[in-house]
Amino acid sequence: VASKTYASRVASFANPAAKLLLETMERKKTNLCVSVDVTKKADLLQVVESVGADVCMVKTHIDIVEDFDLDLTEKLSALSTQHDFMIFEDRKFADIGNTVSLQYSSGVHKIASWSHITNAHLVPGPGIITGLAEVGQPLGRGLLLLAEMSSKGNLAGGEYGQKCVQAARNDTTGFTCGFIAMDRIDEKVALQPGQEHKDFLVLTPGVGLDAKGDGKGQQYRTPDEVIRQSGCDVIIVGRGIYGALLKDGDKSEAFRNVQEQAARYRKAGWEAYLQRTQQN
Ligand code: UP6
Repeated sequence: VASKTYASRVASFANPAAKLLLETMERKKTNLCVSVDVTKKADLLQVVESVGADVCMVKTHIDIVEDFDLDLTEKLSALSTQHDFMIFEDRKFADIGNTVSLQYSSGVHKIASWSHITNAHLVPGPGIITGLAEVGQPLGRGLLLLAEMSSKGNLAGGEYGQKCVQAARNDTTGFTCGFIAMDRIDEKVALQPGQEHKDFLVLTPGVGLDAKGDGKGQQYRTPDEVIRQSGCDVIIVGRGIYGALLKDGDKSEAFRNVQEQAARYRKAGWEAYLQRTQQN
């Protein structure tokens, strides 16, 4: 899979969100997803405005926004159409099927109504996929399983990661369309008897060009390590891009810096992809 172009993989997915992501990456020539972990609605929207042209996807943690209202998600959706990027709510669902159905569809945030892709831990077992699919599948949404994590000492990976790959393969609805993982985990797990090969997306956080960690367990690798050396599909970058906003100082200068960093990570991610697929 790693040697194939994004465009050539569109046909191997049934899931509409996965198809749209691959098409968007190829059309915009970017495999960058910006993680916008800011706590004010206005900042969130302005970061998204600043990076919109450079990304295939914007990742949110909607529950950290202090002044959240549904106007925010309406504006986010409008920006997603205007700048041609997808929205990934990094909700990391982790409960039984019935509960996650409710958390995904309802509550204050109504995640399924605006987020193209979301993710879940497999700790509760495959019922979590069934519960989320019941809500998301009719809306054309997609699910990523957290097969591996970027943080030091995490308990995913190993046999747990392999079980995530098996659960994704066994999801015949096609709602599960990929993984949060640190490498091409889907290719490292042997097919079980009767299983057919399926393509999956691999989205990878823990990406930074200037730091190796954050002192709180996060571990950073470069876009080249993630895309070219590890064969992942999308780089997820947070503080490496919006970090200037966390410092005191002139806000408009900080937003200019956010835009510059997005362009820098976009270039690094795309060059690594071109090299991996031998297009340059
Ligand atoms: N994230 C990780 N590692 C994981 C899964 N998710 O860092 O294994 C998420 C974090 C954060 C973003 O919740 O939103 O990716 C990384 O942000 P950063 O680039 O600022 O470290």
